Amino acid sequence: AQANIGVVGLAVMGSNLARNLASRDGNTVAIFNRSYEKTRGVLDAHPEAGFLPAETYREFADTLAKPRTAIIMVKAGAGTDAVIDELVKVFEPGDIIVDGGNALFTDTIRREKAVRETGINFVGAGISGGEEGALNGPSIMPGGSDESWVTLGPILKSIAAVAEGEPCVTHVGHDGAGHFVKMIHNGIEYADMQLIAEAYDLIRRGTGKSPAEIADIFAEWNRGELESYLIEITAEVLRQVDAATGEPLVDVILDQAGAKGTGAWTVQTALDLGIPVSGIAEAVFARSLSSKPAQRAAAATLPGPSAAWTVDDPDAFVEDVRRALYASKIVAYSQGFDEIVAGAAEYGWSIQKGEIAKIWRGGCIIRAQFLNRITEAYADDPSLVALLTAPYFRDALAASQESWRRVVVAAAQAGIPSPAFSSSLAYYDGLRADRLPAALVQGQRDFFGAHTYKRVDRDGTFHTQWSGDRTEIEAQDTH
Ligand code: NBP
Repeated sequence: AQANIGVVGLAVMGSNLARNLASRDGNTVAIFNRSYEKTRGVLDAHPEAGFLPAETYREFADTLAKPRTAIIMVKAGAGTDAVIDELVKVFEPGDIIVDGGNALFTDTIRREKAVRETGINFVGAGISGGEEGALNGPSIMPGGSDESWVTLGPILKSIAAVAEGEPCVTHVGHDGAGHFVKMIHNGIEYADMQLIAEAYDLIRRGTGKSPAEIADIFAEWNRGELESYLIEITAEVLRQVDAATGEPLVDVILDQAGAKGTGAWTVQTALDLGIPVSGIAEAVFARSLSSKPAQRAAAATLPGPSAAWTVDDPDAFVEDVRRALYASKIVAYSQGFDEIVAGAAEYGWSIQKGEIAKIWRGGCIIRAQFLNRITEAYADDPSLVALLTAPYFRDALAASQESWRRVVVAAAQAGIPSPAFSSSLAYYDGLRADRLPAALVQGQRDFFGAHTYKRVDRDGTFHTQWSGDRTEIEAQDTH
């Protein structure tokens, strides 16, 4: 046994991760793939890596020093279960199986429980950053036991991205905590992308600027508080010209957005937890709406605003959009962290929120300057109930909210869909409202279902006898 770490699954993610591991001092990497041709291919293409190949799971286990540590990078779902079943047969108590795929966190909870019965450690680790991240340094979100972190921590730290001198990996929490946090990362990513897309659309349709001119605006924004990977690549995409037609590439790409499902998981889980992640949900729904060509074609004849929309002062409008984007982005992150807090409470994880913001600063798709502000907010006040109320974000929202309103009004009047901008503003106004019409909803619920209500002026639970003389009685609390 000579390898301190192994990788199972040598498609693009696994082979890149194996190469990353092999390039760091102190690591010797065993590799295994279900079909051996892939293993041979990786071996031949990267002699510098010093990989130790295995043809069978047994040989793979024999190649690994104890405690054996292996990272699975195969197709999430049945593929992962199949590999776990095989590894459990050849590994021993104390060994560590890591699933680095995009597993649903509830699957990870189930697998961790089953594998733990054998005495083997199981760690679900979210790995973000795509192919490039896997090769050069991803952001890694491992769950699992404290015991496995002792062995795994140094290995993962050796390959993670580095942000401001710190590796972008931390022990997130037990069992499914890592995959849960990775799921939230992806949900925030959906919101961030949709918000940027809405900003582009409003500027283009409001000012008539070309994609290349808007690319310059995004490049400029990337030097300020919006600095992030997604803003940076947006400028690159907008600047790209299609070789075949000479048109901006963005104009020849079919406007139907795909999804692999992790955004939907974030929203489904939020619904179960009762957490309003409206910005993330609108981003998921915006992709669904875009991918309904028959409905879109049928609806194309529905009327829009009668008056043409013109922006009087393009520079002022662009600045308004920038502020609306920043404010909406704060809402998306605040909602995402709310879901982390709720998930941690539901599943019994102790998650350091400031550490999560830190490990997202490098390697992953939502990496951004802004994440430092989140870490600071939780460091200043660990019991912060909503990120958007932290002093820094409160000030940022105060400076942005008038712009945000102008942009949402303009979009509505112009008939330009801006679901993420407008739902984020509605969330902001809902949360800060002194009184909400939820009072009326409670009245309606009491009317048709005797669901009862509380009063603002005294304790107790009440019901109005709607079908009788409409007097109020004290009632059992039935919600
Ligand atoms: P794929 O998701 O395309 O999976 C291909 C790999 O799974 C191959 O090695 C294949 O072996 C193996 N595999 C399958 Br399929 N069924 C198997 C089974 N029953 N037993 C053993 N091996 C099996 O690979 P990927 O795109 O590299 O992604 C790997 C993981 O990383 C996924 O969970 C993905 O969601 C996650 N991820 C991907 C990205 C990305 O940017 N692509 C980013 C972040 C996370 P074979 O060669 O024998 O068919």
